[in-house]
Amino acid sequence: MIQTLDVNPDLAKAQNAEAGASKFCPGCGHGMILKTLAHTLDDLELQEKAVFGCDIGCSLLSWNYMNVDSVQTHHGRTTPVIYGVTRANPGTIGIAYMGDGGGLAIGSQHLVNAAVRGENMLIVLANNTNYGMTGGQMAPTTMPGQKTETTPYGRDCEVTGKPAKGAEMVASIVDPNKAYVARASVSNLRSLRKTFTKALKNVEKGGFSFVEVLSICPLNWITNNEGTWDRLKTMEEFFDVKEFVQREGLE
Ligand SMILES: Cc1ncc(C[n+]2csc(CCOP(=O)(O)OP(=O)(O)O)c2C)c(N)n1
Ligand code: SF4
Repeated sequence: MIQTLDVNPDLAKAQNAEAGASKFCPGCGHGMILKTLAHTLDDLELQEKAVFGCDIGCSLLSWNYMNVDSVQTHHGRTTPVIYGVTRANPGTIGIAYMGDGGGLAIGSQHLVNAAVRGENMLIVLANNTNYGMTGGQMAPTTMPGQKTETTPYGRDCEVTGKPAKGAEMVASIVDPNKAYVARASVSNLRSLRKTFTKALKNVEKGGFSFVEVLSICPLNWITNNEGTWDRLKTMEEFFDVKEFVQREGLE
């Protein structure tokens, strides 16, 4: 028999206590990212002002995860839906949540335009180096040599081109006086909370924030605990975990 706790003492106010057990696979990174985001919203008392949008992909499993106004969008369209909401309702803290496929493949033009225009919102992109929901196909972020369902011999960059580096791309096109751009990892949730804090403070000041989070997908990676964390380490060597753009005055 599976036993569940009635009360989770670590539940954030910005998490939906009535959502029941998480819909993510055991060990998935999405839950870690979202819980950290919810705690940061609590820290900054932004729950009432926030509007959360999730993409298609495993991020959609968070449609009722947050205890904030939420909307679930079409694949790749979370960014324009959320900046539409914030444009129509100034003062709203718009948060668009997506996978690397949603942000860097089908929704890449929206990401580019939102970044260039400096839309007032936070984009959180969970990079698990594959298309999680559809069974682990190669994504723009799949690393050289990485095996996926569609690269069974490992990604060959001669054939597929190089992996996309989202944070670097966004950093190169934003206005640094109004932006915050960083890459974090689920290996350090305290640091992720600090990153989200700066990103949300920048949104409160009217700016554009982009946080890419290196995430884990043990189901499609077909990894045990050790293999999962080894893969994450490899990702942290390939994708720099750091702040790329930080407007003045953010703490
Ligand atoms: C317009 C459209 N094209 C393709 C799909 C199929 N599809 C659903 S989820 C997905 C990829 C999800 O991968 P990612 O965005 O990286 O998120 P993850 O599941 O890894 O969190 C695709 C291609 C779709 N639902 N809609
Ligand atoms: S398939 Fe991967 S990304 Fe999707 S819920 Fe499972 S572990 Fe998470």
